Amino acid sequence: PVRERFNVVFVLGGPGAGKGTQCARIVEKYGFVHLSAGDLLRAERQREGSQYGDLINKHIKDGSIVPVAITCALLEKAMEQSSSNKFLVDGFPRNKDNLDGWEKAMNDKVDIKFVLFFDCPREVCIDRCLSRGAAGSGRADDNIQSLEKRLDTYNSSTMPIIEYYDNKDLVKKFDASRPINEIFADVSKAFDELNL
Ligand code: UP5
Ligand code: MG
Repeated sequence: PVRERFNVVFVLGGPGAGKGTQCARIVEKYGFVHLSAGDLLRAERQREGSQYGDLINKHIKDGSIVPVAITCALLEKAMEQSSSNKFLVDGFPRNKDNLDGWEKAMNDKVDIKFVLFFDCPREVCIDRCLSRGAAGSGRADDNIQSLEKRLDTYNSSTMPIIEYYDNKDLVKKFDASRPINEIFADVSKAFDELNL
């Protein structure tokens, strides 16, 4: 039998905007499966036999973006292996290469329901990631040098992707500088309407 299409919600926003935090709440309340592209890449570089460890490390530290073939394969594998049919794809697609690769591989397999866009000022992004680093996140990119690069990449490469989806009327934008619960109250409205 033909598999049902995967229902996908993309979750975008700058470093530290709160993508992972809001996704955890959505999982709890709406039963989605959370797939953070960054988490999948961080796990892949630890996997024994992975050829991509050095390449992934370099991109993460430089705040640049891993080639889509690697990221998309990790996302697709995670979806295929799940028994769920509704996914939060967090932190992807981040640039044109990601978008093109995803559309080529996944267009026939997925339904994009909408795109959550957590809009957060640069200074707030920096403060949150530096605090997280100081609290012992262990992330190689929670330092000011990497953060400046992550934010530049976000502005130059990811914002155009958000605009691409906005032109398709798929973007739901949230002021992510507010307290977590306030943001989640608005996010909840989008999922209540979705009925999935
Ligand atoms: N926090 C969260 N919400 C808050 C709020 N409303 N008020 C106050 N504090 C709040 O939150 C960050 C911190 O802020 C936490 O301490 C949290 O408690 C607090 P979090 O929810 O983790 O934010 P998030 O947006 O998920 O931040 P993250 O750092 O994960 O975002 P990035 O987009 O930078 O990281 P990601 O893991 O997606 O990517 C990392 C790198 O991987 C990229 O730079 C890139 O090199 C690579 N990558 C690819 O190459 N391709 C991909 O497709 C994906 C990643
Ligand atoms: Mg995250």
